[in-house]
Amino acid sequence: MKVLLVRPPRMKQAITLGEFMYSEPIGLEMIYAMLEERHEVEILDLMSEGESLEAKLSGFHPEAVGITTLCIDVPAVKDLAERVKQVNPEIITIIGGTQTYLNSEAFFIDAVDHVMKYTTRENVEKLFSYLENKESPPLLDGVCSRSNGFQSTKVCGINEYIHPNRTSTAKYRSQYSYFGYKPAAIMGTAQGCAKTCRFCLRWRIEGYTEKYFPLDFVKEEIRSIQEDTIMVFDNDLLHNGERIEALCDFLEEEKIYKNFICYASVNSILKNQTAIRRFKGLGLKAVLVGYETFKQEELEAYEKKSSIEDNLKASRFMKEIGLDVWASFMLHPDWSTEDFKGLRKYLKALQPEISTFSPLTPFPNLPLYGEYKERLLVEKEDYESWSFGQVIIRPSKMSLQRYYYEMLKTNLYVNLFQNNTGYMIRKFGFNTVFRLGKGSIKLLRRYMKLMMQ
Ligand code: B12
Ligand code: SF4
Repeated sequence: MKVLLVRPPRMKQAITLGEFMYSEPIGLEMIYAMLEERHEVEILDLMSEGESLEAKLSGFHPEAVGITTLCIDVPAVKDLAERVKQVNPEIITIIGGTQTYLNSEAFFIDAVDHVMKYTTRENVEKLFSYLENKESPPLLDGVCSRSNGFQSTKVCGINEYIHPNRTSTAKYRSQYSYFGYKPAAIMGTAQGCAKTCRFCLRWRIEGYTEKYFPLDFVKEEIRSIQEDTIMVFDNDLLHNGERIEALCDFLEEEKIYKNFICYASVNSILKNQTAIRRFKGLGLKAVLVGYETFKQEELEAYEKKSSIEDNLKASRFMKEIGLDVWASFMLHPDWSTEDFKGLRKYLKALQPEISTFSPLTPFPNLPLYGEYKERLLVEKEDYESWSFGQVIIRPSKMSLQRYYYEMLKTNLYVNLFQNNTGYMIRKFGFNTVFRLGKGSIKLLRRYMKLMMQ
């Protein structure tokens, strides 16, 4: 069969970090790897500038089109499926990705034939064996097919991580970036997270313990990556000291020199200082750390497994070893002007190289959603607003406009007075800062628009 795999375009109006992080569609690269032996497969990455969907359909003539959905792109994905059917109603449409896992029902529409509740090599190969024979599939594990009333057997499962085929995105790869690092690849070495923070979806998707991929599997993937920078998207790569040491042994033995970027929890940073110091010497460049807040009681309510003092200790350690911190904070809807001031003061003490601020976002699958239901400013189905950038819960201590003003002020304070721009220029050079600067201006305009509304 001829199969086209599509990633939807960037969200032009939503508040996203799309201007700063734009990584490879690794889920589609895995589907490519699952299908390539039996089928003729191509990837169309609409986040990259270039071809249009219609041009590709008329040039390639696929019999099936698979579309990936990440998060807030639900309307864009549905629109793509509808456009496929308008070109040719015979083309089979299949949707998979994080959002089908969390909210399959959103895609149960006429233009969609199959929705993956979760994806494994087994269920994809089974589905395609029926499609290839032009048969409607019976009920399959994790596959919701329109011909079965969008029912499936076994709805709980975990997306299977296999080696992606990165040659499938060869023509786009020079564009993939992670903040200042370009080109950059992404990969995983484990799934799950034992920290189980209350506001977090990730352990709910992948499980509440770390499930490590075999080390040989991880090594094979690192060896195969051409890019100088690898962003490892494990929920907490620095969780296990022994495993970090084993990774370091491997990098040393095989003389692999790459830049590594990863997510890490404060808890793990404090626990595994010796191993992290070694990893820093072998390429670890930056860690994305969720400090979340400057208030101890909020950390407790979020069920974070670290304290305000731990955050400071971890930041001192990372300064000492010269490891960059890209910190994220959650802005609570009950904050007053004084609280925003408190955050700015705390930032001065933590001194992360980059900071991002997200208003508390109670995704519909979280217990927080029920708690804040009465104060929600947007509908559940208004997907593009759930971007971690927009205020979702009505602030209680000030007007919405004032709240956006405080957010902007904090952003400007960080960028202008905490020397983030200076750090970026030193680290990545003018061209990169110019690219990121253009992104910041676009984002600023979207914030201003929201504030005016
Ligand atoms: C890397 C990443 C990105 C990359 C995108 C990479 C990509 N895959 O295209 C970038 C930087 C662009 C990105 C952007 C955003 N992201 Co993001 N991202 C991630 C991250 C860290 C990993 C996702 C990933 O690639 N996983 C691995 C792959 C293999 O999994 P997968 O895509 O689900 O694919 C599997 C299956 O689903 C299946 N599959 C996928 N597609 C298809 C298609 C078909 C046809 C089939 C059959 C199967 C199939 O195949 C794979 C088999 O294992 C996750 C966190 C996490 N650890 O999950 C957050 C995450 C998905 N992002 C999140 C968010 C919020 C965003 C942004 C809104 C952030 C922002 N404000 O800008 C934007 C939204 C962009 C959008 N258009 O919607 C949230 C989503 C929350 C939610 N409710 O959905 C997550 C869960 C992180 C979090 N904070 O909790 N992100
Ligand atoms: S440490 Fe990070 S990934 Fe793990 S539960 Fe907390 S917020 Fe989620």
